[in-house]
Amino acid sequence: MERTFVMIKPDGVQRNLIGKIISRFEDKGYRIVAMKLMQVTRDLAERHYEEHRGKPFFESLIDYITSGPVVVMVLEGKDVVAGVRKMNGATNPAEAAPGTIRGDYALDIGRNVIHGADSVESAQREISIYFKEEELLNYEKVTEKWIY
Ligand code: 3AN
Repeated sequence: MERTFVMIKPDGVQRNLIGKIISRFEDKGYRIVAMKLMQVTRDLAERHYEEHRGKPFFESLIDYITSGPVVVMVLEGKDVVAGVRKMNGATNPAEAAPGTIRGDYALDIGRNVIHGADSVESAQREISIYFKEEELLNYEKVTEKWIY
């Protein structure tokens, strides 16, 4: 089963959106296989966003991601990488459709509430940055026989 990496960014935590966002993913049918509240260090943030190093928004992106606690999670499910990207909406909330997380809860690209990995490869890389193997749980949910 495919896995993705998701982060509720510091603005999402401060704005009391943790529960609402997790509910969307649970309602969709994705299984949470790991989750924690944590403070991202600058070193960790720079590793996560290394592809953006040198871009004009890099420093402000690192400041933003390290500005307060985040919730990181690993979700599992059929085509979960693309599914979560669709549920998150466009990177720029101004272009995110209503009904998406960014479309419903964000206005500014520098405060866009949520991150989801953009490919299966990125998901594996990001999961290994934020989680140890033993933090990823294997378990069954009885509801899944009604989802698949
Ligand atoms: P996504 O998170 O949708 O995959 P990326 O990977 O292109 O988007 O960008 C990572 C993060 O960098 C975004 N979530 C956003 O917070 C920030 N970002 C991207 N582009 C800009 C920009 N032009 N100005 C400010 N921040 C940006």
